[in-house]
Amino acid sequence: MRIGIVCYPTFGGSGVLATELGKALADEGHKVHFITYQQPVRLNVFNTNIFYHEVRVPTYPLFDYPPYEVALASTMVDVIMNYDLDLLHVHYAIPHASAAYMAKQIIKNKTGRNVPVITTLHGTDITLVGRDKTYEPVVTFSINESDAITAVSNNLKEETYKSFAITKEIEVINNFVDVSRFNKKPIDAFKKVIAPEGEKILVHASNFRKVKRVEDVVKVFAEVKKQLPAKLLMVGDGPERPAAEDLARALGVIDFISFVGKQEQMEEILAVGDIFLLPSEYESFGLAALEAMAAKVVVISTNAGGLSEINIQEETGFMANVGDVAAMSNFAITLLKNETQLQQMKEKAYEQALKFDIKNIIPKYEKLYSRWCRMTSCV
Ligand code: GMT
Repeated sequence: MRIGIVCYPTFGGSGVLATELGKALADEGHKVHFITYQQPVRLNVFNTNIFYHEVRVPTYPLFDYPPYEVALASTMVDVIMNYDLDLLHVHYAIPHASAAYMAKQIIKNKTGRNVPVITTLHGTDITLVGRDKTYEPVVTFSINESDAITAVSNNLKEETYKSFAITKEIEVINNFVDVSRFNKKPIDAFKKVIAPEGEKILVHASNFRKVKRVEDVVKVFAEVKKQLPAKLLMVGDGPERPAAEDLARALGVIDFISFVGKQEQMEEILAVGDIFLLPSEYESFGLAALEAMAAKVVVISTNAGGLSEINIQEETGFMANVGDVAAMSNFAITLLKNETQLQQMKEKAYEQALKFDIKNIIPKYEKLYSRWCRMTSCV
């Protein structure tokens, strides 16, 4: 099939997932066309089945806000026509689903062809941004106009029905991880630099937005540090990073934390980790936690959103209510002091990640594509 994938090209989970999906589809022999404003960060392979089309948004003195959605829809039309795409799969509703609707109408008008549009809902497009009344009518309309809608967890599906007047069936296709990529042996030299005295290593990775509650990560670490030798790796960057760094200074733990910024080789970082902290206010799924589990890292998270669909309480990790720093700290301390239990939970986390292995999930998307292609006679 010839598939168009539209996503955010950044380090965010929706862009990561969409890129990994495209790469896997290309490996299966499909022609995959990424349509984004920048080369997606995880699009770091050469594959003759992968094409990248940059959306250019020309500026003009009149435009305080250059019309990205119009440029995106026009690029979609161009790519669909010139590369004879069978379908468009857009990730994150805003503004991708409405731009896809526009592109679909233009193609129909020009050629009479009905190009299927599949929209995958990821998280804040539903639970935060999309609900805002500035966007809500367009989001509701464009989700309903999509030919197929998928959500990355049951929780997100329920949240979507609660917040929007959706008239169509939403299919849950969980996020996935390439377990073979994340199940890596730690690089000794790297581990020695981070934890020269054999300290336990805690990891957090996110885009440091408010929803991630990165200050709770620092608070949990400060409690752990009082009880045992430990280091914390803070991966990623974003608006809450300065506050997290200030708090680390105030709590006297800054020298034990490395704020390493945005990193592409997550598998190498996770390979040296013992515990992954994800104290988010909300996660539709928590792809970062799943990647940690695939690297045999125990996840201590909140029980918000869809996290309980991947993390199993006191089996693969631990979950607490949002903001319950004490519970998360206590669990981390107890676990890190008990090597046997730590190793057992690491294995359980890995076993759980296998259920979400890329090999189990890609066929679900292919089945969905085939269904829509048959309906519109594209194959
Ligand atoms: O919705 C967002 O905050 C952005 C999005 C992203 O691009 O990072 O994250 C969401 O999608 C991921 C991939 O499906 C999920 O693993 C994250 O849990 C989800 N984030 C939230 O729900 C906060």
